[in-house]
Amino acid sequence: MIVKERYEAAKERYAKLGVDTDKAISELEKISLSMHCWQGDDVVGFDQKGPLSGGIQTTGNYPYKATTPEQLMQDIDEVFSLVPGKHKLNLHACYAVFEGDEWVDRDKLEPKHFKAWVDFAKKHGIGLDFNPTMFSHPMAENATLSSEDETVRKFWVDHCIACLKISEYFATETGVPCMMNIWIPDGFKDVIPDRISPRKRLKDSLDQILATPYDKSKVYVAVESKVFGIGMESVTVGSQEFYLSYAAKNGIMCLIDSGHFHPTENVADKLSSMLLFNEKMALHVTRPVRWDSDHVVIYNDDAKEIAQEIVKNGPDRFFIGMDYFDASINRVSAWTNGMRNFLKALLNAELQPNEKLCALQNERNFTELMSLQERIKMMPVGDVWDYYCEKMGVPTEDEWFDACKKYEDEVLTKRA
Ligand code: RNT
Ligand code: ZN
Repeated sequence: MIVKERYEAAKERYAKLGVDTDKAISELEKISLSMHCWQGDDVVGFDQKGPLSGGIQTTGNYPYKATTPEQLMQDIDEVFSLVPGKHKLNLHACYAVFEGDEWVDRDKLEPKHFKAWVDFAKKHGIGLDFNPTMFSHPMAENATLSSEDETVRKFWVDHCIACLKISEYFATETGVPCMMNIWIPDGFKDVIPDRISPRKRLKDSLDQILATPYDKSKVYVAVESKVFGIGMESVTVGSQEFYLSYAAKNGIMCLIDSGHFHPTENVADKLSSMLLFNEKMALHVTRPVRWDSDHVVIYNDDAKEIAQEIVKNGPDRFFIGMDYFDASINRVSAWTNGMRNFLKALLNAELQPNEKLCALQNERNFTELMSLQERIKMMPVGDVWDYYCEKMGVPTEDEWFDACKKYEDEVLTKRA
């Protein structure tokens, strides 16, 4: 059966549930994800040659990793051709593109060091998001914004201020607001006697950064919390309570990374609480496997539940960033899978008969609610998805991997 016929049959079945599939796909088309540039090169970047540090790790050594800005952009082009919809690109400061022999340290970065990315964004007609890079750097060996060494702390405060200016430049040039997310790896491997002083210094650093004037209609600042990192098992300075409170008090966002909680916590459940007190929210969608492992996002219940909260509460209230990095498989496929899978989760959310489900909840008719919820799981969401892909001019589920494989054969294998 051709895609269109499968879609028409699915449309009829969804209509019986009171769901309009045409509306679902037109809503999905409006949602943009912010694709992280760092899946393409295992979070290395272009401004330094050292290993990845900061309590995060990529494992695996699949060949053909992008090692130049040109290669990374080429791979991103490929991913964009395999993912339906118009998205954003999320950059880290370590992806600065220097001309010739020029190099500046992170506290001295300027908008011009990201012009190549702005040109790239303009070519695609997309917006950019940004992140200060406070890891994989000699100044980040012990701590960054919470450091007891004032020289170190100032270096990173200056880096974040530089990043604010670059974020503003991104927004001005692309015409799309830029989300700037601050994440630091600072923490302690073992039990420490003084937990408050590092947090006090982090608070002071953030105050200094936010005291810099920036256009709040163009740049949305977020702070990303975490429960632990490798080598930082006992204390994370930027904990959930710290950033939730800091963000609330200072009118910025607390970014929720789905890998940054205890494994049995339901991350989706946090969103409705936070949305009552915040107009906008920022997310990092990733997949923790036993720990913050940043596996590629798959179409699982965690992803579906997060997607449902986004759709029910209004996708325009969210900055939806991706944050996974797998070096053990073809990176273009990893990127594409994660993006497509989260879009599937969003489509699935758009296809829920929410009014009916909520009415059953209000009536406390949990008997019928369970049966309906389970019935919905057997609906032909894949037929709607393939139709959406075809409509958006990208390969369907049966086709995309072949395109990705072709890219590996024709482009990636030619890389030294
Ligand atoms: C680390 C955070 C952070 C990073 C990126 C590279 O645990 O999730 O967001 O993954 O900044
Ligand atoms: Zn993250």
